[in-house]
Amino acid sequence: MLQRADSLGLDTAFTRAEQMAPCPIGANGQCCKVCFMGPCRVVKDGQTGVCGATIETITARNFARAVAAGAAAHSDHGRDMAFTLKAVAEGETQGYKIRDPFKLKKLARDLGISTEGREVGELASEVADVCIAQFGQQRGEVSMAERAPENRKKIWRELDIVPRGIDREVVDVLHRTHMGDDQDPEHILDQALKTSLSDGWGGSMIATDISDILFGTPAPLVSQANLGVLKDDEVNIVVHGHEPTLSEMILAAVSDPEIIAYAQEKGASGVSLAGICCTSNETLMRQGVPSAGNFLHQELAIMTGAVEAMIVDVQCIMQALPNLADKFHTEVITTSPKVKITGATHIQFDEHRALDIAKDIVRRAIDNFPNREETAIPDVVADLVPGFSHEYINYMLGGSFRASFRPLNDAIMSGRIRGVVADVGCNNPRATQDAAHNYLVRELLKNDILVVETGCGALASGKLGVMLGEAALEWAGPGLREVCEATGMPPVLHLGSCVDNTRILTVLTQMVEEGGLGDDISDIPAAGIAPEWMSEKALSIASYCAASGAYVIMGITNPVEGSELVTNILSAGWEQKLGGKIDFVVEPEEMVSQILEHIDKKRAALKLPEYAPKRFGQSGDWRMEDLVDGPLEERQAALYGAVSS
Ligand code: NFS
Repeated sequence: MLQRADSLGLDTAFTRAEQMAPCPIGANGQCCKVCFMGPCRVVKDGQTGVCGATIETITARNFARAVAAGAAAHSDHGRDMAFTLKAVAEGETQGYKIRDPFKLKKLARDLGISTEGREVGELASEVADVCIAQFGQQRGEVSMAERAPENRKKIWRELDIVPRGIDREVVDVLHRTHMGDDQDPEHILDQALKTSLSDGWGGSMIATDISDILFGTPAPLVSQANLGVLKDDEVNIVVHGHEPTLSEMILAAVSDPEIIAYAQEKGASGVSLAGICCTSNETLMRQGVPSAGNFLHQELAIMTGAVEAMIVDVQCIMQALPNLADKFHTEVITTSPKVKITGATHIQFDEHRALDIAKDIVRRAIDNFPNREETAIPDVVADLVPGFSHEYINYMLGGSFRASFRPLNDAIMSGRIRGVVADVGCNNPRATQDAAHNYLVRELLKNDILVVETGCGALASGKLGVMLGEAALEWAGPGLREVCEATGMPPVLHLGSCVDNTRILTVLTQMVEEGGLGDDISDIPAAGIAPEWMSEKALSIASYCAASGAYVIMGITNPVEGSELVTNILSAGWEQKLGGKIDFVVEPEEMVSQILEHIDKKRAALKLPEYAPKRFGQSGDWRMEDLVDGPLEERQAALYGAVSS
């Protein structure tokens, strides 16, 4: 596709990244723009801004502001979901219903709402009210923080970082980083932690729970990923952005026989829906809508010449789209009251007329089909099995009569699974797309690490073909492979969109509660990586994961590089007080060795047996293959010879 862009003389994020070197002062967090005596670029030893602000204060402030912006974006998505739930409960919407009343009841109980003898609609209405109130709450603690392990809550309370209300913490960061306020870097970063927790254990968690309630809690299904999901003979509609609200209705519209007949009238054989970014993850997880790819595929999809409409809502939408779409017949349609883009068509979405609006948009796309010229859809596509909600993981491991995390904990305790790593986050054109995600996933699997994924990282693995049960046979180490064989699960689990990183928090909490892996999330042999991150949301996620006790590695760049002190606060400083930390590591090889070292350290602290892969792999298909392909040791040596234990 990049060659095609070259031959057509088109720009992409890849070429623009080449032409635009990142500003080194900004990249390292050394540029202070919070007042207009500056901007001050603090680059020399001992230099300060006009007000006297030190490099430590400036980098900490920049970091905290990025966390607040990321938390705001995620949480606002959660707020919109809560308002949709309210509207559905009041019978004001068109086309929506409550698909998971069990999850609604569970959420109600967690929020302290009585469920006894109550109708679904009435309950949903009260749940929505309580969720909406979380945003404006001024005192106390956000309710969902209560879900964390007891020891974790103790740490948060001692540090006074339990969020009071979701909006309140974001405003607090903006206030305290205003000119002339908080100037102690550690104190500023404590508030960054509190704000990030209002995302992870607040806004994002509300988004995940309510999306499941409204659109169904995901369970595995088969789908496909990569640009090859676009169809040469059908009207292609690509949904891009983050919220499932509109995309679910578009899906309903494209399945309508009238709409299909209308497409046929226009010469297409049908209407095909595909996703990009986290809207894709939402519809992929629940409905199996194929994914056209992750963040850096948004321009490439248009360049196929086969997309009639790209419908976007919020977040991660490049401003370059309408200009690029102009070169083809594609219509870019913005739909959120928060997002208008010059050159795009704006059709504002409204839940009250959701299905009608969705049908109008789909008809527009169909009308555009006859304008299609030459197409170039790459013949690249991979099968995948997404849909691993924490509820499903629980069920998958134990079956319906003994659903439990026990088998997962046991597998880690025995050393079959060495540890668990979440590979998440974006693509960034400063690095080869997906290269770091793919490298890390393969190395981790070889080392018997169970990988869980969300966001664009998950879509990278979908395209790679490792989200299939049989991928364990090819890529997993002997112990992990045994577990995958026993359960049928893929060695890389797709847990959803970026707001669904909260599912990972829930899984970790349930692992703690199950017993045998310590008393807190920080005891579990686990880590998180965002090797190709680019968004402020990624910094919020990294911070709430660290605050929850996880070891987090971020690739690409260190946004606080300008200050050694601040870099150390995020790493050793946070580790000391939270048991979790953020390290910025550029080289994927180094990420792997740091993760394995961390996981083995946690195993040793729990007095678990040392990782020894050769103890496993004697079961299941390995034995069958002995008969066919020769002795196990030889095959293991060929496959894992280079793997250190
Ligand atoms: Ni996450 Fe999802 Fe992707 Fe990055 Fe953007 S889509 S919310 S921010 S680029 S992973």
